[in-house]
Amino acid sequence: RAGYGGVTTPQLLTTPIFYVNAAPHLGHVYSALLADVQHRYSALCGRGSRLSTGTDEHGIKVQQAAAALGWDPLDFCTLVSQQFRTMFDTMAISYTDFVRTTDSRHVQAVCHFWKKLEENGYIYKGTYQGWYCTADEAFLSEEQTRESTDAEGQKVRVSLESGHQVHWMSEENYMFRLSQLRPKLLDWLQTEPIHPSPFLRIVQQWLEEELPDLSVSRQSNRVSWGIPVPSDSSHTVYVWLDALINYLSVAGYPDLNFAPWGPSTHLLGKDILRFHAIYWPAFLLAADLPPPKKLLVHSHWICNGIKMSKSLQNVVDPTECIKKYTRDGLRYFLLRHGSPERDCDFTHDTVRKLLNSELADALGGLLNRCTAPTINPGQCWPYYQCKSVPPAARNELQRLLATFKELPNLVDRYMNGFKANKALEAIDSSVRASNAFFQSQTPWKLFKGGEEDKAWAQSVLYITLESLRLCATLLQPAVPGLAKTILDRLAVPPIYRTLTGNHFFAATSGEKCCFQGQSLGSECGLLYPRLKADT
Ligand code: ME8
Repeated sequence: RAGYGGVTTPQLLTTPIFYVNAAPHLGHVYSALLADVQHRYSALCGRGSRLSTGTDEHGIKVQQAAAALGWDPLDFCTLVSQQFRTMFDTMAISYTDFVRTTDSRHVQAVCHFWKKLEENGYIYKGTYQGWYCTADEAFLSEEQTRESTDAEGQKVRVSLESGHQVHWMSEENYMFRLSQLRPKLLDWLQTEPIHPSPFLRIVQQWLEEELPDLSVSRQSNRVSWGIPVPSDSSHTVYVWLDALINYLSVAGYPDLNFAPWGPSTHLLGKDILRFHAIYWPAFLLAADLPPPKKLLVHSHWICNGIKMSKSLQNVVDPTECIKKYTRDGLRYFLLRHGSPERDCDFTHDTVRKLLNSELADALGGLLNRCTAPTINPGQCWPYYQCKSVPPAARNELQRLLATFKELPNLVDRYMNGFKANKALEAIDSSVRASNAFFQSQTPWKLFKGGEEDKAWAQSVLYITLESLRLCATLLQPAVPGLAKTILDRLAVPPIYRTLTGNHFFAATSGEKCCFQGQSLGSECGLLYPRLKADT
């Protein structure tokens, strides 16, 4: 077990747990995918990590969605939770744990945590009066709301941040002494745990003001679908307190002797920043537990300027996208075009253009160049001969080798900085550099020349195959299927598909390269067929 018997605790990386009030959409897939690519990259570098995901199943939204269908809430949750699991399996999300908030281990964790907060004096009974946004399951101050008109022209109040309608609420609740934790939260922010930095600044601004105490229960006659407050079943635990504790229940809480809490990294969308950057560390600190190590925050996919969301009915269906673009096509697009720092519009035209340019033409072209039987009739890794480099090609070769020498470091910096989009951009540039080198050296002509030309043509082919091996190795976290196709075609043995102790371009510096003279794998056809305009 983690942290037990001298075994290093694997890093715990989490996705948000997803509301089951409707089926998964592209935004959810993006959240899970960003976590997946980080998790797969850690494995590629030889670092163990755990990736947990799951479903958030309690609360009024789910209660209402089940009631609207006349379903038993748990049956409804089981059905939709399974849809998320299936979607994540289809998208090759490599989660190691899946939490449901209706799991008994989770319910036990919530009850234990609640008692701890009570014991530590952080819970008291009070009256909550204010605005409540059911769509966001959030309590809002007057300043966080504004007037608006609904579809029928009625005057309503909505949340400033999400635009969802809010209702006035006044009831006796259990309150959490959030106000007392502001100094400790400010200390935690000093460790700069929130990335990218614009989100850290937002939280710093929020904390410039006093924090009001937070209502952490709802009366059971209003919200019955949830976990009863341990000492008072006339109240239900607030769904966000319940949901956030999933990160602890997956780590084995309350049995933390076996799985110590942390260092944990939570990945989340910017709409749920307040819950993760204020409430969650405050809850942990109040329960004598360390706050999260890192929060990785991402922006949204939008449609015509509006956030894609099920309540706005403007969602893109991932299943349709997989049919059109394949799983790896969709993964590549979301990771390459999406950016944690800014919202991105999803249009089929953009997807088609990007995938045609980068997967079909550039990457597929590079594979074809060095493996097509016309250029590589022996279907093998040729020998690299250092002496064969013609003087006119030396500078270009040096530049190319420098690009590829730097590429793993660049990708590492981007991945550690939560910038998978930049990492993919760097790989794409290197693919293009390798294609350009191949084109300018014209090996297909050199093969028809004398011995020296032929030797250089072999070396050009070797360099192209080796650059493709490095790109495919680095692409594994983003597009595991396509990367495998390439590495299989190049017949790269498993130990040479990782980044640990792998000597890329060894032969060009006179070292032994174990692939030289080896046969390629069997033909794989087109790597990524070009998409037509109407797809
Ligand atoms: O908030 N673009 O669940 P959720 C990108 N249950 N990401 C999006 C998106 C979009 N258009 N729409 C949603 C919840 N997401 C809570 C979490 S965690 C203890 C509890 C992302 O199903 C969103 O930002 O509404 C969030 O990260 C995730 O999907 C889950 O959203």
